[in-house]
Amino acid sequence: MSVHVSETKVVRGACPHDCPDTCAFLYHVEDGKLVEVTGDPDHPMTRGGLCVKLKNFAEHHYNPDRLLYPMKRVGAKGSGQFQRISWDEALAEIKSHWTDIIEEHGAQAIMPHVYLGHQGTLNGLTSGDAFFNRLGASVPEKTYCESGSSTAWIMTVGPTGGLDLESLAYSKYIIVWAMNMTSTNLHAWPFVLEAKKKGAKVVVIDPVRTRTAKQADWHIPIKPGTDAALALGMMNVIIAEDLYDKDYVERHTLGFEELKERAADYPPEKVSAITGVPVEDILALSREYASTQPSAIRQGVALERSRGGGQAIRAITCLPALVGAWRHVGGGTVEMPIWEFPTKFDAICRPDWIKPGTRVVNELDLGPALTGELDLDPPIKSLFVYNSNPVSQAPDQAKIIAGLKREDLFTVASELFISDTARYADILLPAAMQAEQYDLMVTWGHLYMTLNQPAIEPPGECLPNVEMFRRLAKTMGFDDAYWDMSDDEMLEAFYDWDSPQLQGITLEKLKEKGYMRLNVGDPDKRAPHAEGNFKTPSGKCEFKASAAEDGNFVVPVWRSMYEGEQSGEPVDPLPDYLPPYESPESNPELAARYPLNIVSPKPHAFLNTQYGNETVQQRRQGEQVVLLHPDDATGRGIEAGSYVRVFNDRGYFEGRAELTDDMMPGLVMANVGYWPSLTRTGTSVNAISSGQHCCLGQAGTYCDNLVEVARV
Ligand SMILES: Nc1nc2c(c(=O)[nH]1)N[C@H]1C(S)=C(S)[C@@H](COP(=O)(O)OP(=O)(O)OC[C@H]3O[C@@H](n4cnc5c(=O)[nH]c(N)nc54)[C@H](O)[C@@H]3O)O[C@H]1N2
Ligand SMILES: Nc1nc2c(c(=O)[nH]1)N[C@H]1C(S)=C(S)[C@@H](COP(=O)(O)OP(=O)(O)OC[C@H]3O[C@@H](n4cnc5c(=O)[nH]c(N)nc54)[C@H](O)[C@@H]3O)O[C@H]1N2
Ligand SMILES: [Mo]
Repeated sequence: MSVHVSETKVVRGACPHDCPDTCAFLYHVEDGKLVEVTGDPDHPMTRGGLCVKLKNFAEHHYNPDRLLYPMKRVGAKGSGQFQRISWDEALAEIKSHWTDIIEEHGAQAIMPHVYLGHQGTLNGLTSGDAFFNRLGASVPEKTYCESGSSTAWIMTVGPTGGLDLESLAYSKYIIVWAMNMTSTNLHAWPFVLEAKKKGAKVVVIDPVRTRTAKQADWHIPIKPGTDAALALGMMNVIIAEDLYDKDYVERHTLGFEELKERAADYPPEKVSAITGVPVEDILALSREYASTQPSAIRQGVALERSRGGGQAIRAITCLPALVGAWRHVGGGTVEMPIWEFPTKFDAICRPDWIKPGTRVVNELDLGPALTGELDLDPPIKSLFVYNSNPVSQAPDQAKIIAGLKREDLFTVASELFISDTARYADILLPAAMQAEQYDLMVTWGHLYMTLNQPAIEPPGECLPNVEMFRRLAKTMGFDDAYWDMSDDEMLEAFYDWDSPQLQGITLEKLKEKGYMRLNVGDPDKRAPHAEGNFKTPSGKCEFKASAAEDGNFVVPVWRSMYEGEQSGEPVDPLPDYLPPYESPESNPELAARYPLNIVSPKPHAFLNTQYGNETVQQRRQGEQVVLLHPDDATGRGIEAGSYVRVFNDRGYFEGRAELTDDMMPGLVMANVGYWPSLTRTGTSVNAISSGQHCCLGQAGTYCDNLVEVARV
């Protein structure tokens, strides 16, 4: 008689997602099967707990809908009819189409489309850059997220990590500005609670009384897209009442006199009219923020999602220097600490392979680019989509779908599932999931490097992106040494392991420990700008930005491929308030037809569109809800629970109405992330979003849209 003894092991991993938390995982494997994924209890951020999205991560790997083999389209575009082919056949098809396209139109007729479906060094946002640069494809400008915020941050304080979220535990006054932390940065929230327990006041500035706002001491509702006015109003009060830190301002800032003049244009009464925040609240916020030290501001990316968002982030990033908050542990502000990681983007992305004059196409312009509205020469004849799902996540949904239906467009999608975008592909390539691949994760929410080691074999013929690009390179006949590097050789080449931040950290040690903190000082002692030392050209916090002299520029996250592309409106070197493109005040003509402002923030139980197809998370998230103030329901015949259509000239989607005074009158909220193909109408919230860009960094303006709502 033989007794089966199951073989179990625990492998160290890291969450792959586009999220500031980048949790450290433990993969539990039994007989080659992933049975459970838990959070590493020792990791200072993860602390053993995972979010609702990751609760069934092991099962997610075995979801029966996973794409397991390369496929070729057999039905009409978008019909979802595919037939299995081999990798060799798929690669040969791609080569044959691309060879023809390059011959007839040039390689720029090929456009990669990528975002942060995966956040790793090997398989993430930059995993295909070297390949497409070598191919001579159009360079995609990747500004879905953070580019407005990062551009503003770098103009003001330079590429610094700023305040460590772990240091929030030492703050006495915390402003969470445009972030729904308990959904989107859950693992940093305990540090806020720790500070609160010690007496800190927590303020949330958000148009919506979110789950985070409900846990704060003070929620300040604000009209979307008006934060710059509020920040300038705070400066006005702080300067007028002599509450600023003269010594710090004198020694560590640039352009105070000009800023003072600008702030003088924003007295509380005017700011109140713009923002909807009462004068007495503006006064109280300014006084408390300046005089309660250390004060901290946790900035949310949502700040960038309207026309003036970049300037709002500039203004907010100036505040801690004005009040001297940077002097203290737990004082200052944080955009994202990604800038502390010594990544060698040139080694990863190979910008030296971009042929001079190669055009740049912004990914958020995908719809107009595909439909021909953008008038590109050569037109886009082939699209290669990976790590992204533009049908759901990019603005102008109807145009993207119209473009993807073009018979003369050759679309390839590398995916885990047949997403709403992948449905339109001619060739599908199956991608490996995190427990099946190797990668090194940096993060935009803490200061640890985390290694993800493979725990199980990929199912079917799934491949990590990094391996897919190696095969594509060989197929296209590229013989550069780059394509012969192993995963470890790449990681050795892609970071500056000799930098001060990585002293004592090696891949070997990471393999054993899973994660290691950068050498940037401990959270209970770190005050990175106590003595100035900003990473700007002047070394100071630049109220007046010297970088603005060069005109507009874009700093995409995971800065890759190219720099200094000039586009958009000229940049004011001083922060200022720019009214939204679409609001009742800024565009009364449009508001006559579409009177309501809509914001479309992140879903609690999905990660952008990921898990939108998982039953557990669907149950947790619920169906698409449209939040409205009761006053806006009256007169429209809308009752709680009735289905409503949200629409404007660009399109429509539907959801169930929820009436609540968590909303300001005139405001609509609907979460992004639902799979259009799984909704009542086959559309989702980006059906109504405009393709306009933010004033900085070409970011999207998902929260700068007017709509009307009607009962279905
Ligand atoms: N659960 C979950 N977590 C996520 C994600 C997810 O999809 N799901 N996505 C990840 C990604 S990619 C990102 S970028 C982050 C983003 O995370 P956050 O920065 O939290 O961004 P959002 O959820 O888009 O919006 C946050 C809040 O900003 C408010 N808001 C909208 N417009 C304005 C405005 O003009 N001014 C102010 N003051 N507030 C405004 C919204 O009402 C919302 O409550 O989350 C990450 N974490
Ligand atoms: N209205 C509105 N629109 C928004 C936003 C908003 O707040 N409101 N937020 C914006 C923001 S902040 C962001 S970051 C973007 C996010 O936009 P996306 O990055 O497009 O969002 P995801 O849903 O994460 O899509 C990633 C896709 O990559 C796939 N994927 C995951 N891992 C891998 C892998 O290893 N290999 C391959 N080949 N594929 C993989 C997933 O299955 C998924 O379909 O959306 C933006 N769009
Ligand atoms: Mo994002």
